[in-house]
Amino acid sequence: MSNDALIAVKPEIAAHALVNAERFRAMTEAAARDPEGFWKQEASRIAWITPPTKIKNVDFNGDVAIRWYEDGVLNASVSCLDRHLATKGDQVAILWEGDNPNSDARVTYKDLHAKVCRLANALRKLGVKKGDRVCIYLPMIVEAAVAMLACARVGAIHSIVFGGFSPDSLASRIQDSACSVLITADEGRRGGRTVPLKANADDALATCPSISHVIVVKNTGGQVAMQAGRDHWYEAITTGEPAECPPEPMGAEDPLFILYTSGSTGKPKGVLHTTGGYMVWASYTHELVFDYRPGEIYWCTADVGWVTGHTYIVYGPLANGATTLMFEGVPNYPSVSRFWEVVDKHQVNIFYTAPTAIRALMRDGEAPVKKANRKSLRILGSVGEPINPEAWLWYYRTVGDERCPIVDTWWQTETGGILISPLPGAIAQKPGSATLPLPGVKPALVDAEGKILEGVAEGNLVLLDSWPGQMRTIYGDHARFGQTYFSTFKGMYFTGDGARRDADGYYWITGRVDDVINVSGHRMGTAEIESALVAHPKVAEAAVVGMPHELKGQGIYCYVTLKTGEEPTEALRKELVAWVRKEIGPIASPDAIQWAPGLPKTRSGKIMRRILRKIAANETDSLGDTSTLADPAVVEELVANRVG
Ligand code: 6R9
Repeated sequence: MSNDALIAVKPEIAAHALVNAERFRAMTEAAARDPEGFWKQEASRIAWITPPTKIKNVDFNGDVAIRWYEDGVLNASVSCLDRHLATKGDQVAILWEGDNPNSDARVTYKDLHAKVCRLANALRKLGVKKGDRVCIYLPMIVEAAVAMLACARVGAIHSIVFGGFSPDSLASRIQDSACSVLITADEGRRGGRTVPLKANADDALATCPSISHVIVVKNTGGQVAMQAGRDHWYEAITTGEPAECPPEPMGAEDPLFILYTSGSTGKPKGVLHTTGGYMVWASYTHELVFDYRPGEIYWCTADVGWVTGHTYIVYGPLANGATTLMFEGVPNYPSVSRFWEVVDKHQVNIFYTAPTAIRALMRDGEAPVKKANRKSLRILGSVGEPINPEAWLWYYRTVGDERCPIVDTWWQTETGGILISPLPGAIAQKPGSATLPLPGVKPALVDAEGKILEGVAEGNLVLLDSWPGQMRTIYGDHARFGQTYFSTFKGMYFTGDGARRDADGYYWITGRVDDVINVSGHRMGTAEIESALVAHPKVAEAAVVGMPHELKGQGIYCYVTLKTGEEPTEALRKELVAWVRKEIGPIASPDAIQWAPGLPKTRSGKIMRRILRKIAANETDSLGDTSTLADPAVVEELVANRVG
């Protein structure tokens, strides 16, 4: 796809868009000229108990301090609920679609407010107070959003753990932030199968002494063990609670949530977001990027266990008074038409999904899409990984009938919300490019030394200045925060991504430049998978790299060195795959395991991952410089016995 393959903004879209090209320019200029004034103005999109007078207080150097709206006081749940009650009380806030196509539910703003208040009151009765950490391990049911907002209501910091994570992964996240309450369900449902959440939680809690109460939603009705004194049925502790609950006044910089994400080293990091700036960012980006209009049905297919679910299923849409569709199921159950059937059933206007889902659905051709009407669709979004031009064009032509602009939204758990994306009424699209930064966002490309590259260039993607939705710290480890994000290039936030910029100033994200791999849009640290592998009694050493994968974007390729005397059998290979699934969760299942009698190392003992990536990608004729290898024979052996 050439850089010039511009798909212009259609005049009929520009004519009605919230932001057209002219307004985009004006906003970008205003944000550059007077950032404080611009962000002060945008703060008024959410509800404040005390509006802020101090807008920005940021230092990317030294200990790194990021503060926005620091003297403002608010409660996030009020922005999402209370302030809509007078005008939108009977409007559907959450439109829930079950895994089973015959089950759905409509929760109005009034209903949602009452549910949140009941749970918030119950949490207070269990002793939960401002600043306490509450872990949420729930499937995609309405109670997941209720739990988030109930935590926000009482000032507790929620930490959601994706339902696909293993007991060990759940336990380490609970331990890291010393959560006192866990909210879970008997079981989840996905694609016609059940997920044993409560049983997993019980396993995890054996090593989590900080948890004093567990709240269990009866979802499937499956049999679960309940521990007297510790475990409470959700229904039992919320029924009878008042449908009103005074919101805890929170400073703008008081934490709203922690969300664990994988990095290139060590254990997952607890990314911490605070209240004021995050809420402004969630509302600002949801409205601008999706050109959201009152009354529209908006559907983001993510899981609330990921940041996309936080910002674009719950906080952004609800802050903007939207109807947000929450889907319990998967794209291919009961059939590969499911997404489009749901679009027609609920007359979805805005649809936001991941490239991995699009690539999977592409394989089944046009027919499953075309049999649905899809006329309600107006905007299509993509998130999670670079979208290849072929998938982009299929999405545009087959799903959107060339009517719907595509917003390819680049952002990260750390950024809180979208930073680079076309605005549908303002910016011409190029398939595969996330295009331009939103007004107020200052990306740059730097070389390995941190020198800023101008014009057409390729390099490391950094942000030169802060935006209100930026993460504030790594929970419990501010030094690691500075080290991870602000030490590679001094005074700049380093994203870990590489990108190039074309002659139109458009950004093309090329993927991670660190040891993080992106599997179906889920971030995995190669170090995490390696430590799971070496925890197996028969494994001596392991190196994990990403490999190109047609559907997942990247697959997980593992080089495993066994302990002396252990036999590399097919049974052991299967055992290791199952082991990693058990240690981390099914999303970390290795796609390939190659037995490696030795790993390519430098003379100082560093594993040369560059070479391992090349072998995994089957690019063995371009291994690059191998002169620093301690033992070149190791590479020949690996090339000869490549898997797949
Ligand atoms: C929101 C989310 C972040 C990483 C990020 C980048 C990749 C996300 C992208 C994209 C290209 C896009 N990524 N969106 N790459 N184009 N539109 O996915 O957060 O799970 O933290 O992942 O995902 O590599 O650095 P998170």
